[in-house]
Amino acid sequence: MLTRIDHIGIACFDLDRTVEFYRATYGFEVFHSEVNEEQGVREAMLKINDTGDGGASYLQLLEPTREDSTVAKWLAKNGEGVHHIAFGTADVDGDAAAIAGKGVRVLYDEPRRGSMGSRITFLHPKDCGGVLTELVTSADPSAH
Ligand code: MC0
Repeated sequence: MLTRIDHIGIACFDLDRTVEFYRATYGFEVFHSEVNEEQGVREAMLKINDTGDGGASYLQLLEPTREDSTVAKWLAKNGEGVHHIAFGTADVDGDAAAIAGKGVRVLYDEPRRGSMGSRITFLHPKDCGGVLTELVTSADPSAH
């Protein structure tokens, strides 16, 4: 069951500049940052609020680390902006299988590593009304 908006992914050319915009404009601070080489991104997670399932909602600011990454490709075509939304679940495997059964393409056979040790998969944007959609199970077992 999907129980929260885990994060909204925002693609940018310059992570440090974008982090500073969110800090100066809204007062949001970086909760966590990391490089995910598999995904080809450097990212900053800005925690917005805790959620009723024990988890939290974040803004995820994404800067590509290489030209062949999905985010670099998307930025070249669209410029900066909202890249994807992510729903949180206690069971990414079960929810991905259930959603696949409804005819939506799930992009990974097995969930991969996401931010903060989470397990993630993606749904094809062409099957989701043009919205790249991610499913996330947090590494924190209390977050559900
Ligand atoms: C591509 N398309 C999108 C889109 N990316 N539509 C909406 N939102 C997006 N973000 C559209 C394109 O405009 C194109 O439509 C069509 O999908 C095919 O895209 P493509 O660029 O030609 O290339 P593909 O097919 O090679 O790749 C698209 C695909 C890929 C969605 C399969 O981007 C992918 O695997 N994404 C999942 C991984 C990802 O995005 N990782 C970065 C975040 P037209 O109409 O022009 O044909 S990593 C992350 O978020 C992690 C760290 C985390 O949360 O913890």
